[in-house]
Amino acid sequence: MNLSAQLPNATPDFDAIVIGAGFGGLYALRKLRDEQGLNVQLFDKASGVGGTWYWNRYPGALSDSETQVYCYSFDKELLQERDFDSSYVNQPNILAYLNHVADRFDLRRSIQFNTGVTASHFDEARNLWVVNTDQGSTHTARFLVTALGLLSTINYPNIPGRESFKGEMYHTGRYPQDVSYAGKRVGVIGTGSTGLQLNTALAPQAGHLTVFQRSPQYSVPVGNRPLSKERVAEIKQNYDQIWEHVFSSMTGFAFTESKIGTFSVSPEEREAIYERAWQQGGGFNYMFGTFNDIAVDAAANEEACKFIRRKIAETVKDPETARKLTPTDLYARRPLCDSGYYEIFNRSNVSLVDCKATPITEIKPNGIVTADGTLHELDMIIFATGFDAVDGNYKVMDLRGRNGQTMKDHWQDGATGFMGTMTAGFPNMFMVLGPHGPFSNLPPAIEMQVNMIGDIVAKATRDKLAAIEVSAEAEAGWVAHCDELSTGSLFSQVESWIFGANIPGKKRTLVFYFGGVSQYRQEAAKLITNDYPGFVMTKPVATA
Ligand code: FAD
Ligand code: NA7
Repeated sequence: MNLSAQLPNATPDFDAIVIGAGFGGLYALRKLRDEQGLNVQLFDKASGVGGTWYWNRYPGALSDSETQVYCYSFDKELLQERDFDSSYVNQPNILAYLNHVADRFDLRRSIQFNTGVTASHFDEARNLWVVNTDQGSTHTARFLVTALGLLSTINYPNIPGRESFKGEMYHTGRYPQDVSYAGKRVGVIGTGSTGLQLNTALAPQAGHLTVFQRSPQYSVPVGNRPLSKERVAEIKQNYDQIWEHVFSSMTGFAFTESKIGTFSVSPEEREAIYERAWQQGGGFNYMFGTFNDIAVDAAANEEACKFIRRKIAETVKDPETARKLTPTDLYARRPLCDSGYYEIFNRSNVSLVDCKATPITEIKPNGIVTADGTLHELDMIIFATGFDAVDGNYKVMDLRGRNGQTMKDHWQDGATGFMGTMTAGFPNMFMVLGPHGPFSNLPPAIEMQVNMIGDIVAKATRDKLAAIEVSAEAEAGWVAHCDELSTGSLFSQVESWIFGANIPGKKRTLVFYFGGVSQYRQEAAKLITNDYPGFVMTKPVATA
């Protein structure tokens, strides 16, 4: 379908350009090309599909959303075809799944890999997007879908001397294949979700592992276990109920969210509930499946913390190491889980450096120096230091909307978005997992957003609109609503990537919607039913 016939002064190469071949971009391609019959081109700088799961190939990489809900729900046959045999799915299997999706829907013929989009400018005279790539090509499209990833722009801390290191050096978010660790002295900087997974997997493989920890973490077992064929068959039979549960929930996971308060039960019962969750596994399950007030009530939060602190003390044999590993602050970052993290510190080939007490001051050709003057000699350094989350990739690209305004300028006071999918002044542009979208298990959030994008594009096509965009007022209203929802949350009191606090100089702002998956779904439905209140729609200039 060529939309140029309907659009005077415009002859786009494509109806839509999608950037990114992760969960978001692949589904956007499927929706716009196959369901709406549009002419769509997707670009990704990677050499294959997968997004997060293409880049993050570090040992131990695992989704901590349960297998049955870390996938698409949109196609019943796809759900039945998927092969899985464990309660959580690791990186190679997620990558294989997304490759299967690409083949299954013949998506590759519309994807150009190894192609980074360097600039995207909105041409106001012609109401189309002009997209430049690092391959020297220029393309035009009526719609632009940016599925750039929210944990995708890697973050290197500003440690002097990094370039001088003579050994092997990697970042988990750009991890090569086939790294060998045997007999090597490996140093890992970072103990977030990634660092916990990586360190746990590396401990038995490395000659010596040195863990550089700045903030101690609350973590619970992930509880990854094999699933019998019968259990997999049962899951597949019950998918309608599973998705109904997910889309009616707050967090979008498979577990049942708690409806009771921490202090509504006796101390003994409380302990039993924590213990059950510890045995079941899952970080979100521990935080949201035990009691409904851990993320909002400091006293309730402290009870959940005490239980984890006791577990650390029981697990780690050396009291001084246990002390360093034990957090004392609020439990209000993304809830973590692991496959035996605290246990690795009982191994003789693992040591812990407390970077709160002795920060890293320098990297030298042969290792890492800490503030006490110690040189930790290393053959390999791995940065598990996270991402410039949510808006990182939007700042790397030269992205301009109306009046040539850059996204960097538009977001100079902090990134904003209407339901995570649009931002004012950038017409016909849609984001997947942009600012102010749900904080949840992400595939369901991605699907809701792509469905919404599909609805808006269909409306624009049906009504022959030259441009459709959210108004600044509607966007500000949504952002204010997100702020309101976050005021009671303890998450706002702790420094983490969720508020951009992990990047020096980045303005600390809330970039998530804490209203939950179910509420988000209702907001999206309301938007369509009410015919997009607060949207600005530009009709094409009538031809003579
Ligand atoms: P991504 O998968 O990040 O894909 C974005 C793509 O855009 C990338 O391939 C990138 O190369 C491409 N791109 C970006 N900019 C450009 C450009 N300018 N030109 C060309 N291409 C570009 N979520 C969960 O819900 N549960 C989990 O358990 C979970 N675990 C995670 C573990 C790790 C280690 C990480 C990093 C993330 C995890 N996430 C998890 C979040 C995860 O990112 C999402 O679940 C999901 O994979 C995001 O898909 P996406 O398509 O939106 O973005
Ligand atoms: P995170 O959660 O941002 O973790 C990054 C880690 O790196 C964290 O422990 C940081 O400590 C640490 N860090 C950063 N800079 C330094 C320096 N200079 N010295 C020591 N330690 C440092 O990233 P992840 O990749 O683990 O996880 C991000 C999300 O992706 C996660 O939620 C999953 O969904 C996947 P800090 O805590 O700031 O003290």
